[in-house]
Amino acid sequence: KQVQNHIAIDIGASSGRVVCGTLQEPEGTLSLTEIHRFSNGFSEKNGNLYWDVDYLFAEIVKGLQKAKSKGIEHCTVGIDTWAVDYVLLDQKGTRIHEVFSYRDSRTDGAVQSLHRNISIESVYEKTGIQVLPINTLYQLFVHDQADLEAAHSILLVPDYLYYRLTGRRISEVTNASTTGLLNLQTRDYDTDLLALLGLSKEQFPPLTEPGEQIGELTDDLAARGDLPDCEFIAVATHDTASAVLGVPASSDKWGFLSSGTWSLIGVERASAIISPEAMERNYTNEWGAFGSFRFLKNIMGMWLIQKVREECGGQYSFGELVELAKQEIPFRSIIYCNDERFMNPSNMISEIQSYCAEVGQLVPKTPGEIARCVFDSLALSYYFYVQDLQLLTGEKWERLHIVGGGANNGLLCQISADLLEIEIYAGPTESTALGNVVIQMISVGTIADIKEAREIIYRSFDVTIYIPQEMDSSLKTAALAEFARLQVV
Ligand code: LFR
Repeated sequence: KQVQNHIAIDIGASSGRVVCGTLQEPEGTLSLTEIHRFSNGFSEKNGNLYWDVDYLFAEIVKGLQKAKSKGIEHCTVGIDTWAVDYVLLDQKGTRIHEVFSYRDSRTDGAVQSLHRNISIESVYEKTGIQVLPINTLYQLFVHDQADLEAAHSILLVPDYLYYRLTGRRISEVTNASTTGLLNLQTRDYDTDLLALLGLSKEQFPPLTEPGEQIGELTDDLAARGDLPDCEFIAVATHDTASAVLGVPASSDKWGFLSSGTWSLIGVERASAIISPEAMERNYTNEWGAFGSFRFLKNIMGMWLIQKVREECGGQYSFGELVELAKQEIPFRSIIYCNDERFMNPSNMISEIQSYCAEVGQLVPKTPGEIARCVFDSLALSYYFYVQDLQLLTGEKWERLHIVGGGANNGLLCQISADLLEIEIYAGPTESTALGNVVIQMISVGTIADIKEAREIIYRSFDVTIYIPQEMDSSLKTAALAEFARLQVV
């Protein structure tokens, strides 16, 4: 009998969820039921930042347990998380080192040191991946050599969680591409880059495509008796890859903004772009499911407001911060969001304030002013990168799809529509879990392909359309000029 319950385990930098997707017949709509939700974050130990992967594993097991107690006896399961961070395992499967967070400052200066050995041009030509210090390539470059030598396998976080659940070691391609170690031509790990890191190909498990079956629960987990009968399927384990699969797009000329802790803005394509211009402007070509690519830019994203909210003592919800921001005068203070100083400052509010003071702007003081500054600055970033993306791809977008939690931010969606002068389709917020679920459904044959999946998602979930409204043109010109000035400061 065909499996009907498809469980997505979707873990972002700030929270994780276990949800169950089912196809409702005869309407052909998709429903998503939340089974379990938990918080996530990294913490500091002796000056370094680490994720707690044992905690994540325990929360996943809790989620599966809850699924069984709700009557789910049999399901397929897929896992996605953020990218780039890795686990070193010995032959027995014991971790050799705790799992660093990509926000750890140990990679400061790593880009410069690595590229003394090999040029940025030749790496970009091989991999098509942007230069970001968080990439696994740079993280491994600064990792203790003895640990690397002792590592029997190197797994990214979702691959590791699959391993804990099934005992099988895989290297799922969408996430593997974010390591910066995959070669576009050979579609395999690049041997020169591995040699530079002192690693061998055998340390990485076989590359696995989304849709491939992985296996069942380990004997130990199955013996507990309180978990469903699970068939694990490799999904697009990079959360952004899943989020883009979950975009309810129907036309061809669309761009996406996956809006969560990061804002990932870009376009889905059949081939990579590794032109000198793309390299110079630092755009990336991350691998998607079914051989696609996401040509995109990483923007600091909701991380900025998450930190601000935390520093306000959790006194305001995200919705309240948006309401406060709405009452403020637009474009009074603007920051260049992608400045590295915002990567992990000890205090985000004072970092934003000192930035504004240094570049000669009004210093935002109240929570509303700070939130307004963040949202205005994000919208301006979207504007600039969309112009770049259209130029680099030679294609004009008809609309921008915003998915993820940020799709709920009506103010940000509207300012972005007004600046971009194109329609914004906002939602669904759970596109990552949806992208995870639909790959499972394609894998078991319930739905045919990603085109059908997107149609199903469009008819099953709310999408809010933001129509561009006319902006005061002198205000717009001044804001764009100010942002352009900051980009080069
Ligand atoms: C989003 C994301 C981005 C990646 C960043 C770090 O959650 O996966 O795509 O660049 O986190 O892994």
